[in-house]
Amino acid sequence: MEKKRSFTKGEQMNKHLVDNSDQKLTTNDGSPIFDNNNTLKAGERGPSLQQDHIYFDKLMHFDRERIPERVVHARGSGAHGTFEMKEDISKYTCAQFLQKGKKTDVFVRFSTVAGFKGSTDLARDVRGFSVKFYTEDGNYDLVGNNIPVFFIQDAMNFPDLIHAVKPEPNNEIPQAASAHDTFWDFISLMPESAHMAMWAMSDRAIPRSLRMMEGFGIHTFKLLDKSGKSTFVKFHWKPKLGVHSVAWNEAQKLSGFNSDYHRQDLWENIEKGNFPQWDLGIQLIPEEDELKYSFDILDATKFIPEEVIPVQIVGTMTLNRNPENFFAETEQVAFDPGRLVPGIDVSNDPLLQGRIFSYMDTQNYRLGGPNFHELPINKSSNQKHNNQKDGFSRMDILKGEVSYFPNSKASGCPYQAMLNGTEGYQSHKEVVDGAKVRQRSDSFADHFSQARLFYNSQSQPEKDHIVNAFSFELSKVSDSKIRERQVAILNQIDADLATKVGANLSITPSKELDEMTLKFARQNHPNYPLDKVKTEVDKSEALSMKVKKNEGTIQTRKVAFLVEEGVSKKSVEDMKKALEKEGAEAVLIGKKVGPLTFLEGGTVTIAHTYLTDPSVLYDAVFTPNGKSIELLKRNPDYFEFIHDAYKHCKVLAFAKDAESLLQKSFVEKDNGVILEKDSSDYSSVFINMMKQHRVWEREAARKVPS
Ligand code: HDE
Repeated sequence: MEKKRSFTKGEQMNKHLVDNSDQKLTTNDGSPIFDNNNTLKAGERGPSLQQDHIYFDKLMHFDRERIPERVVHARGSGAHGTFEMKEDISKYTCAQFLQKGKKTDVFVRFSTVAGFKGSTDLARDVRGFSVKFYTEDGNYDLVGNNIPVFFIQDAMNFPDLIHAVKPEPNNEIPQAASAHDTFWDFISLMPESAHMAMWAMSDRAIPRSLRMMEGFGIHTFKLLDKSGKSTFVKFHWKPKLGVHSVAWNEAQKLSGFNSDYHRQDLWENIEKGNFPQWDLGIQLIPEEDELKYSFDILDATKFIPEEVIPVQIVGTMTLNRNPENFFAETEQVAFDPGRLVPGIDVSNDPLLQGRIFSYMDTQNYRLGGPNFHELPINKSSNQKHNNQKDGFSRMDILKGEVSYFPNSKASGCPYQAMLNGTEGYQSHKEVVDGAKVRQRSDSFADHFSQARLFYNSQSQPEKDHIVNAFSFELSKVSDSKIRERQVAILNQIDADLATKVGANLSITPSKELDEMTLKFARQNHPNYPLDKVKTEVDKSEALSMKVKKNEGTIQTRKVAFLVEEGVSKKSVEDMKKALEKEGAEAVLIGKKVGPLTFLEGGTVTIAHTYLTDPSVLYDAVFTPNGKSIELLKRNPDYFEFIHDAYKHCKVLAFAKDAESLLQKSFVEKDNGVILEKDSSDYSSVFINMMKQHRVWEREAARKVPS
């Protein structure tokens, strides 16, 4: 029987859209409302009446508008899109949506982990990267993060990890931040978290944009071919715009100036048609190689270096449509790693196994019962057919008298696939044989080798940022024992790292792990520490975010043009044209909104000012020629703007007349300060430097903290 999708997801959802334009105001039951301003009273000045069903209808709904926020990943932003499979991997999987040429609708939700729903986008935190594929065989959810490893190895520790990182229970401080005692207390007692802590303290945890993050399925999953043969797989999302971060000082300022920075960036770029794209990559591990590596592929605190198993790019995802309604879509979307389709199965990773229960359970609670999969955003694009019925807020109307199986009264329908000679979901027929134990495998006992590999693979500025991040976080810890314990862990990873962090905390790193750390580690591995492991590689290029020479793009980057009355139109237009050719955007920033007159005559409307748009909202800065320069000289906001950009290692370009402004600033000439007088084609020099993302050397040379 040929399987056909009756709707694309978009068409299916459109059936639920409500458009209020040209419509009469009604109650929830459709009764027209005569007056929406006044409650029903006994006389103009009299008491309100018990029979005001219109007021009750309105307030009863309002009183129930909030649902529980997600216990983790509460703060999120979503978008619709399409996934297109470009390569043939039918040898490994029979998953329909992974067949070459298939296009599948997706909904993606990005999130931070620790903060509440209204918290800042710019927290130092892991980012969630969840993708719901509406496949012809039902929904497949790839619920991943922007970091390829996790803090813990077994699901049993998850509530403890989250309780430790969330605001402390007595005073609910701090919000969306890991820089506090309970988090580092937990981490310093759990050496298995050392590797992930390195990633969380790296610039990966402060992305420039959701569009510029990698995504990882983290766990090892299984692909299954038609015959049931299994191949282990790791999933990767690689952003076409590259992987980029902001500076920590910038992140802190962004949290104040625009705590919706990532959400707005995603929304605006989709509206502008700058559709973000990611390539889907896979690393395949033949079943027989399961035990071949220095790490256990079932251990979620480990990744597989790309030098050991290359990432094969197999498809591309494009996000091209914003949700119509945040609550109905982004809030109500229910992800679950247990939503699997034929051709994909889970491995025995104990973290993944534990997730299979938790997501379904939490959705039942959060979305008020077992019918959440009937909400438009969660509904599979193939119609579900089964005998499940009733429950709160049931929307499907099941026809007929039969809701059981087997039956004869409905000719056995809905029938099991096998009865019709076709295949439904098949689990991998793995042979399992073992005693029931609560125990951790010793193959999970190496906690520092990959943390070291990660550190060794970072560029110098990235290493410096990791030192700064640990120093910042641990300085905020009040208990000196916790600080010492964590520095002792860092010393197991890299002596230089521990010494530098220790120096900022007045701690001489201990050579040995703290007694308490050892005590907890020995609960899982009685002979801990076990022999040191030799990793397959000492360095992995893919772990660094450094832009390679002659690579990088400035597409969708925002460049601030600092202008005043009398700015040269030609100077503005020439640079704007050069930037737009490369896909970047020029934004004019003035002293006030409204018209501004060019040197050559004519006006332009200024929509952004120093009041609303600080430097942290932009990727680079340009000061054009014109009479405007004299006015800028007397404008302290101008200098604050370029100083901040300079401090955050951004590229600054100055047209000829504007160079005189440099004398009044602390900006010193370096590779990222581009002057018109130095090059006949200074816009190209500006663009090429911007492609490098930041001038990180500036930090070392100028001692500007970023
Ligand atoms: Fe989650 N996680 N998680 N998690 N997780 C949730 O489900 C959980 C883990 C991740 O955009 C919750 O719907 C357990 C790893 C993302 O809606 C909850 C364990 C990874 C999202 C839950 C983990 C993730 C969640 C809370 C340890 C990366 C946001 C609300 C076994 C691979 C999904 C919800 C969205 C959300 C449980 C560990 C990613 C409570 C028990 C590892 C991206 O079910």
